Amino acid sequence: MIQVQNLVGGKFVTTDEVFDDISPLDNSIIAKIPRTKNVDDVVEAAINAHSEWALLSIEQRCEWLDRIADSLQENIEEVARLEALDTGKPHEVAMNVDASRSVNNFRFFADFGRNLKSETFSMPDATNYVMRKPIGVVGLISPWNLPLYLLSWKIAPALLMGNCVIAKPSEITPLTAHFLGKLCTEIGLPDGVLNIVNGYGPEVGQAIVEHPDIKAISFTGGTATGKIVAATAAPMFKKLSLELGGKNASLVLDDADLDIAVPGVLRASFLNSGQICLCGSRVLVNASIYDDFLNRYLSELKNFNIGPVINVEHRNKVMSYIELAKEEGGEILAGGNVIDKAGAWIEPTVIGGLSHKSRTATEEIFGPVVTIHKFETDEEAIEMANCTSYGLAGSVWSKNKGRQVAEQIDSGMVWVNTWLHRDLRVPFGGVKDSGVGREGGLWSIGFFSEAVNICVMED
Ligand code: TXE
Repeated sequence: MIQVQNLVGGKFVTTDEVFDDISPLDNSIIAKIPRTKNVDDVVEAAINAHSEWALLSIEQRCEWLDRIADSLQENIEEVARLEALDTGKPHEVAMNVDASRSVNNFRFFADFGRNLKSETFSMPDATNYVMRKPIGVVGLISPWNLPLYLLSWKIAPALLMGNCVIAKPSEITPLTAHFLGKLCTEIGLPDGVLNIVNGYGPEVGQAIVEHPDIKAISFTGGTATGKIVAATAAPMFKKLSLELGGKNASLVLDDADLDIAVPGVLRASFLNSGQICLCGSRVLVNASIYDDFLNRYLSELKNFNIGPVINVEHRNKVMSYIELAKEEGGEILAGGNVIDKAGAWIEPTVIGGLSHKSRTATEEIFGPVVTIHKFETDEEAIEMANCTSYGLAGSVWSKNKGRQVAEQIDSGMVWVNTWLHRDLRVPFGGVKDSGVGREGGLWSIGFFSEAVNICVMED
């Protein structure tokens, strides 16, 4: 049994009250988690550490990020093992998606920091120097689907820019954040620079968002929670980055190369059991190739290996959408059932025959459930892609028209003939109900710092 602890000012501590971390593979208890409700101590520890951390040069902080990356890399097997244990995902996904990207997040921002150019703007009689000052103490809140991947995506640029961090992993998947905390203390990261607190979102998460000395909040999670976070933080004028839900479309146009599109769309549909905010849960296919596409898609689905969903509660939510789809007139083309064993298993499910405006096709399900729809023209496909309240991501599969169609989709990111092909320099984030703000490369640098202009008059 793992005892998860909070990391506060370099010390591991717990709370009187703890709760269970349950395995989605078989419902066994795998860890005990502190139920933190108050963050005053941890904010004080972060404030105490801040002045020294902020005084380091950016090169020195880049060295720290590299040391964290080295340490994670040396322990990558353990990172993948813990992530697979906590989330139930197959080991190869935990290794190739979660663990390796967590290392890359630190490595990428170390390299990026070394190559940051200082900005100046010359006037005929003066020069403007742009300084990027640390914000101070920042709160980072992350979900359960890609636990360390998403948390390290925030921690690395926050530390790089000279902030001290209070990180809160999801209460459903705290193991890898705890492990990261251990590694950081082993390598001697100064006390209080990275703090980790555990507990329920409405308790410790809310306390972080409410605390007046935490000056910025970067949050990834559900849209409903994002609204609460925004309502709490906005009147305090905190900097706010919200990465929320999605209901992304994969558009398969009449000139798609099906040898690429079928496996690509399948991966976008079901990677991580469909529990990635970027997953393509609506598959839109041109009528002229629909039957061919569907036959190949359903046939390749039989060989696609997925794990359970995150827990039984979430499984029940996903199953309720499959029932709703039937009520809405949908036809189950594959799957549709709970897998009868301990844990939170659902068959990968494909549903046809629904209106693209149905609830099943427009609400975020966040599981291994995809609706498939037919369209006649590219204009119709674009209209269908844009008809939800979300606007996070999407993909277009086409030999000749991909970019042109991609530009008309109201989403923060669109891939053409690929999916989840990530360059960490590019802006990441959504429009509409999918969030506010962008992270990645210069956008993360901008979010985790205060840009200040010094205008010097020439003699
Ligand atoms: O998210 P929550 P959950 C979506 C998906 C999923 C739904 C709910 O639709 O079904 O969100 O998942 C913390 N103040 N996504 O319940 O509740 C919470 O402890 C501050 C999309 O996990 O939003 C956790 O650390 N924090 C998403 C984090 O917020 C609060 C990935 C996210 O939890 C809080 C996961 C509060 N009042 C789910 N309440 C994506 N876009 O990647 C909760 N939290």
